[in-house]
Amino acid sequence: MQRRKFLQLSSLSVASLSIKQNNLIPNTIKKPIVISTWDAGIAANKAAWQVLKNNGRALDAVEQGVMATENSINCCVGLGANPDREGIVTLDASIMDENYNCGSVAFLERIKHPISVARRVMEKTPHVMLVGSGAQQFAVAEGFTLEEQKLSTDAQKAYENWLKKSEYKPVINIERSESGHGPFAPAKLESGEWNHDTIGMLALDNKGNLSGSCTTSGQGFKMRGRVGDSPIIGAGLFVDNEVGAAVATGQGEDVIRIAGSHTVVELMRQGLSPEEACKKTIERVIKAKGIEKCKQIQVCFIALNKNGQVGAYALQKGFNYSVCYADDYNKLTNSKYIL
Ligand code: SD4
Repeated sequence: MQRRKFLQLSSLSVASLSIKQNNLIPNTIKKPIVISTWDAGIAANKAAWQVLKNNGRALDAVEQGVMATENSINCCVGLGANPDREGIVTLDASIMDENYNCGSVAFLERIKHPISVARRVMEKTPHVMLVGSGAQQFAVAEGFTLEEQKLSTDAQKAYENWLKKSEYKPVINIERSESGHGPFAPAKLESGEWNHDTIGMLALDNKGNLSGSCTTSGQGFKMRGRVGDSPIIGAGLFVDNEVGAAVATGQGEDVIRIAGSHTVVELMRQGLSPEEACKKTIERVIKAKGIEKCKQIQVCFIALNKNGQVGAYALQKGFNYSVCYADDYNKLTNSKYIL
């Protein structure tokens, strides 16, 4: 009796030890490392890597990384991106550090770096989220420049094109390899519309601390005032420094419904790898929405755990993500998908 009990106990502790070794306490931790969504992530990772390789903080890396994307007027996020259906660009962003500190802005106009305003909300106010004119007022008071309200040439063209039908239909943001543009099609569709409008980034620094950021113009030609998942902590972004971090892209409403990024992190806490956790969370999106309706949308997650393991999963084909952990390693990978 005693012996059987001893054997049961010791096999239990061996099992839990091996879970720990697989998922929580590996022999080698890959750090620093940065991962970000889509092909714009390559340039963003480069900026983040400059911070990480010089022993910088993950929080600074994820801010500076996505600022590079916000900076490029010819890209899918920031002021150069697609406007809402009234022709006005409105931006959402969020950031989270290793101590559950977080900040976000939503429905923000005429500010070039919403990610930095989100960081100021986190660091300089007792709040997590500021929106609309209040967020803009705060940004200006913090010294951010109010930019001219003017669409980029590409966005103007895309908007005029959209106005012809004014259809309220989400575009499935897929890097359309089948469109003949090679393995990774440009982010812009032939109509001039951007194929996706968000960059999410996660980093683990040399000290072993995690942080994450997300910035977006939201869905192109959205209803005025619409806010997606990206500035919602727990939906578009979540970081738990004990476990890991996750960020989402795709149809924001369906990410919010299942508290997507938080779900990914909690699944990693239960011992799942980043990829398994992203996959299970996509399965939950399908469960919540039904498979038929899911065919009309795209949802994608990337995740990074405390050991520097990365993973991703998407609902549909066409999602890719960029991983960088050395001067000469910054690569785009096609995500696995369910449908
Ligand atoms: C949103 N999740 O506003 C964002 C859109 C997105 O690539 O990720 N586009 O719903």
